[in-house]
Amino acid sequence: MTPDTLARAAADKPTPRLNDADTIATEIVEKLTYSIGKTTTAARLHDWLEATTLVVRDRIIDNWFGTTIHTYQQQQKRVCYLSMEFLIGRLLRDAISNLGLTDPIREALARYDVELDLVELLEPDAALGNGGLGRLAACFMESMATTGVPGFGYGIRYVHGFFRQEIVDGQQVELPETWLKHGNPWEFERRESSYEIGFGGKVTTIEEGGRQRQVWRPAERVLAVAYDTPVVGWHGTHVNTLRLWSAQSLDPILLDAFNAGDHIGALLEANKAEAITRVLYPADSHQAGQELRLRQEYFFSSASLQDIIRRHLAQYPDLSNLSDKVAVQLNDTHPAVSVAELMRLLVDVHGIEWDTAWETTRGVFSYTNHTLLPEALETWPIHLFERLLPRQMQIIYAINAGVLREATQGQTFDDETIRGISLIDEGNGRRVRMGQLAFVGSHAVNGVSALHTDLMKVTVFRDLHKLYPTRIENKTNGVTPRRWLFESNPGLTRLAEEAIGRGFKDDITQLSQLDPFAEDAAFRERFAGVKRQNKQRLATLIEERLAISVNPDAIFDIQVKRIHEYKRQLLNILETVALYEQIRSLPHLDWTPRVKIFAGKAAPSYAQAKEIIHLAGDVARVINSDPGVRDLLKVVFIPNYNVSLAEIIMPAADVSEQISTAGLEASGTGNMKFALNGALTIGTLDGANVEMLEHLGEENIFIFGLKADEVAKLRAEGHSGQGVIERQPLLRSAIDSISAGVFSQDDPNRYAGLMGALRDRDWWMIAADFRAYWDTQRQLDMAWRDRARWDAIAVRNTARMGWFSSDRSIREYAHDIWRAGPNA
Ligand code: GPQ
Repeated sequence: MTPDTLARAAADKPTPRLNDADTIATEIVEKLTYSIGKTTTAARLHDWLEATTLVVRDRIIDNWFGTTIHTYQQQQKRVCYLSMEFLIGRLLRDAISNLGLTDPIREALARYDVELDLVELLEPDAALGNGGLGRLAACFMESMATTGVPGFGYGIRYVHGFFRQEIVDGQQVELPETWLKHGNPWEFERRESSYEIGFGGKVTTIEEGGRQRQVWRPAERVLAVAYDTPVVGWHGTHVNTLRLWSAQSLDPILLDAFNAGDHIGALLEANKAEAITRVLYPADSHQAGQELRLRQEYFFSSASLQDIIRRHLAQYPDLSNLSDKVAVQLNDTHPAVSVAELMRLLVDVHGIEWDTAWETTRGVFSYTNHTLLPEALETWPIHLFERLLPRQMQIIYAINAGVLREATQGQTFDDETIRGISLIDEGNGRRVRMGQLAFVGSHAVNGVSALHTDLMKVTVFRDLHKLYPTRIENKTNGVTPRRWLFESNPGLTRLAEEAIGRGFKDDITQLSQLDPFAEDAAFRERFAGVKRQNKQRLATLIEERLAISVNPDAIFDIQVKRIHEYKRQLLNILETVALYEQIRSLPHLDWTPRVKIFAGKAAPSYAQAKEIIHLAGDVARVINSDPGVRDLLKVVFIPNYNVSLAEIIMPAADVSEQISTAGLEASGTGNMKFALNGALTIGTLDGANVEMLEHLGEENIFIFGLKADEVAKLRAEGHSGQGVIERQPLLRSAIDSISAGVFSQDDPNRYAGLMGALRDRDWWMIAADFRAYWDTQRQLDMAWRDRARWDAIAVRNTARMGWFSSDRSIREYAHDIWRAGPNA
């Protein structure tokens, strides 16, 4: 933007629109008529969705330009959040609610006998992410808009997002997801913002005025085209941009080849280019090692950095103040190649000296680590990296030389420490370590919960932490209360408003004013009434989708998340089987009725995770059809867990299962959504559970099991499950039943491997933690029987979870790491 265009844009400022139902009804009908070409009588529900979206979008756009101009005029620092994943879900309800338009739009549509809730249901989920990491990025985008941080999300516009899960014969089947089938009214294609991205080729050294310069001539080039989606925060005044890149070929068709009769060959290049942004890798906490993945990473990193530099140079004379005006957050190591790419752009393209460029680079970047799992730490074979990105590889060697020089000067580190610092892993056939690259290229490195950050310093980044002892800091995750309370739980939101007024809607920590209401019997009853309604809604969904009837007066005990051994869905299933066997052998005891609900997707290549899904379904079938169990225990696996399903599940939980092996869940964010909605957590001292315990108080959370240091110790001692299992009849019997095929009579050996692993090394400490878990579940049973106590705990959970808002996380990032935002 030049000063001229800026002045014009400011003068063009749209007049504020009226937001009454009359005006909105008129506008919706206008959109229906002139944008969609339908009359109100011919319009299908989908047309109403589109028309409503366009009306809402107009109001967002008005503020979008305003935000852009303000950021420019005030010369504010921009925060760029680089992430392979943005797990957004639906946008319409979020936008309507943040703009305060829910009532007038509902009323406007009702005039045409159209129900807003049904319209909203038709919107496809934007599932451009796998799980927690991608959903965190989406919460952060919304919180940046809410807190007034000039934020730009940069990512990939996958044609196919996260796969759709069906369960066929008890097993997960992955089906392609097609969220763009009906177009996407939220996005704007920006053909003018496109950049060339190179791959392969050669690097040559040329002499220029006595100086050597490296010139990279890529063998392949593709075009990155921008698609922008406005992101609106609470109250709708500040609107940020999510810019997603789509890959296109420079030559859509090789006409020569086509004319020579090679019709398929003529399109090959275009197909190859477009393949880069075709699908999201379904890899969660696990490295996806294929070449296409590295292409994706470089593609969106390079496009984003070129865009950031272009924008900067449109406003400032040169790049010397880049790190004052731009902060780039690397969401995990997926965009870590950005460190080398920014150096290339600064040094090779913009002629900046290496040392100056390095200072700028470190000033710009910061990096968030999301896991300690060794199998998830990203590394790339040198030969692949070199072939695909030859210049970036040279730069990485040069960066490494500098870091190793620093490490060997001054302090005396032993060889092992030096090996740990190096960006190159020499041990496994020579690989580039992306974590090390991200770390050394950043001025700040953060973990996502206090425990995780502490562990980072003594595990993955032990050696780099010695070299740069002040670089690692903590930023505990949070979730946006707009989506995860106001929109998904309007009943609870209304109840809170009635009790403590509307202040908490602008400052979620004011939910703490609900605390004394835990002692108020009338309030507790209303709170429980809201929960009962939310459970009824979930029960109806389960009935409709699975033809299983569940009793809303039973405890809804829910574990929803990616299926992963470390998250220990298997521990939950074993406890379920043990409970089943106990109910059968002691039918006259006064059992507390439970519904065990599971949902989640397994990575397609993760055999054990898929077996766990299969087992959950097998166990559910046997238990649910056993008349001896009556209504005391039901087991449900809801297929195709996604954001929209989560919005129904979170408000309906009584018990939230957060039972990962201690030390392995970096933070968790589902744990926060459940507790905010008044569920009681049963969990290990892992991730953010530790901080939840601090905020909730130990009477209000059910903690059990080994602690992280105890897990490490047992593992080091070569723990095996066999001895524990022998000593615990409940566990032994459950394992024996599963092993004997009680739940898989068609294939009695189906779970031999899964059960064998428990007896053997019990790597995830399932056998080791079983007893403590069982006992804690029985404490929950007891608590349920004292409804006053239970409901009081539930109220206190909602009251005390305000700190876990992503607004708080974003303010901390803005203040400590980015030095950006309204108060910078
Ligand atoms: N997480 Cl490394 C993911 O969702 N995907 C990943 O690939 C990695 C981490 C999660 C992590 O498991 C959770 O504990 C965190 O709460 C979440 O990232 C956000 O930080």
